[in-house]
Amino acid sequence: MKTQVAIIGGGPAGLLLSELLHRQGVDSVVLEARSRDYVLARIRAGVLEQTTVDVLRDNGLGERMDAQGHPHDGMRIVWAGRESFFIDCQKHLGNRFMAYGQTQIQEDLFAAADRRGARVLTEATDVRPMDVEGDKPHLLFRHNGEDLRLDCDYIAGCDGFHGVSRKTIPATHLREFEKAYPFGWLGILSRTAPLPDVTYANHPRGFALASMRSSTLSRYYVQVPLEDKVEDWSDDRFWSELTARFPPEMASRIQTGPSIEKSIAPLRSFVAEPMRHGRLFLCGDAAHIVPPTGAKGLNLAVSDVFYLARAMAAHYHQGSDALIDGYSAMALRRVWSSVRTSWYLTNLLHRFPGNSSFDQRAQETELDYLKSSAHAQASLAEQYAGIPFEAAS
Ligand code: RFL
Ligand code: PHB
Repeated sequence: MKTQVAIIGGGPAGLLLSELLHRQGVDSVVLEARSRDYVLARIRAGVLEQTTVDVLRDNGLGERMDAQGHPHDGMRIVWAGRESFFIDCQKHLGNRFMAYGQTQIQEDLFAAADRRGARVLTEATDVRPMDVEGDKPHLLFRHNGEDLRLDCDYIAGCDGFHGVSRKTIPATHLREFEKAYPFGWLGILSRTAPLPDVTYANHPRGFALASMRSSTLSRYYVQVPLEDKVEDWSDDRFWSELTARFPPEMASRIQTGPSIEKSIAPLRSFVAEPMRHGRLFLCGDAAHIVPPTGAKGLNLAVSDVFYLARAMAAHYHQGSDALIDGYSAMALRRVWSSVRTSWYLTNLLHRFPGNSSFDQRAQETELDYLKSSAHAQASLAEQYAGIPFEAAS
C-alpha cells in the first residue's frame, strides 16, 4: 500500500487529521489498533473551545454538534461556604464553548470517513514505524492475519499516550516533562438534566465537577484517591459524595439517576519535545497529556492536527516546507499555554493530600482574589478559552 501521509491511531486526532488532509487534497491511510466499536465506546472529553468548534464547522463536521451540543459562555467556580462566580469568556473575549461529547465527534468522524470511502484500517496490530529518519518512511503492521507494508512520505503519530510513535524516537532526541498528581477523577454519565453551567467545586471533601453532554445527558466527576477502584463506588455512594461537595442550593438542583458509564482516570501533565523526528510527527495525546481540569486535551489534539494539515497542504501544493519545519515549535506554544492553564486550575481546585494549613490558606486567598477581581477573571477567561491559532506566516 502507498499513501502520502500514514496516520497511526484512529482517535479524534488521527481521524480528524485524515479528514482535514482529504479536504486539502492530501491522501492518507489510518491504522487503528482497536475495533471501531471499542473506539466508539470510549467516554472522554466534552467541552470544546471556540477554535475546535470552528475547525469542525469549517470542515463539514458541525451539523450534529450544532443540533445536539450545548453552547455556553464559560465556567462557574464554587467553593465551600462561599457564593459561586462565573468566568465569562463570551464577555471578555467574545468566545463561546460547546458541550458535545468526544464519543459523538468520533462517530461523526467515522461517518465522514465512510462517506468519502476513506482508508481507515481498524484492528491493525503490531504497527512499526520504519526509516523515519530516512527518505523511505513506511509502516509495517498486521491486518486480517496478513503482514503488510504501507509506504508514505510522512508518518503522523496520533496513537495516544500509550502508542508506539513517541517510543520510536530515540531518547537522545526527546525531552520529556512530567508531573503526576496524587489523585484521580471518578466520572459518571447519566441520563438526567444537567446544571445550567459547567461548574467546578473546591470542597474540604475534595474537588467535584458538574458538566453536560446535552440537555438530557449529564457528566459529573469527583476527586478520588489514586487507590480507589470503580467497584468501590456504587451509584448511591457517588451521588451522595457529589452532592456533599456542592453548596446545598446547587446540590438540591442536581438530578440523580442510574449511571450509564463510570470510570476512574489518573491526573497527569506530560509534554514530549520536539513533536517531530525526521518524517514522524506527533499529534495529540501521543505528545502531551493534561489533567482534565480545564478540558484542554481534545482541544489540543485538534490544534495539533490543524497545524499539521496546514503544513502538509503547503508542502504538497506550494512546495514550501516552512510550516512543516515550524510545526513542532508552533504546536508546542499552544500546548504549553494549555498545560500551564490545566496545571493552574488543578492546583486551584483540588484538595492535595498532605497540604499544610499555609497551602490551604494560599489556595483560598487565590480563590477570593479571583472572585473579587474583574482583572483576574478576565485573565482566567483568556487562559480557559485557549489561545487563538497562529497565522500561517
Ligand atoms: P486517543 O483518543 O487516545 O486516541 C489514540 C488512538 O490510537 C490508538 N492506538 C494505536 N493505533 C495503532 N497502533 C498503535 N500502536 C496504537 N496505540 C494506540 C488507540 O486505540 C486510540 O484509538 O488520542 P488523541 O486522538 O490524541 O485524542 C486525545 C483525547 O482523547 C484526549 O486528550 C481527551 O479525551 C482528554 N480529555 C478532555 N479533553 C478535552 O479537550 N475536553 C474535555 O472535556 C476532556 N475531558 C479527557 C476528559 C480525558 C479523560 N480521560 C479518560 C483521560 C475527561 C476524561 C475523564
Ligand atoms: C466533561 O464534560 O467531561 C469535562 C468538562 C470539563 C472538564 C473536564 C471534563 O474540565
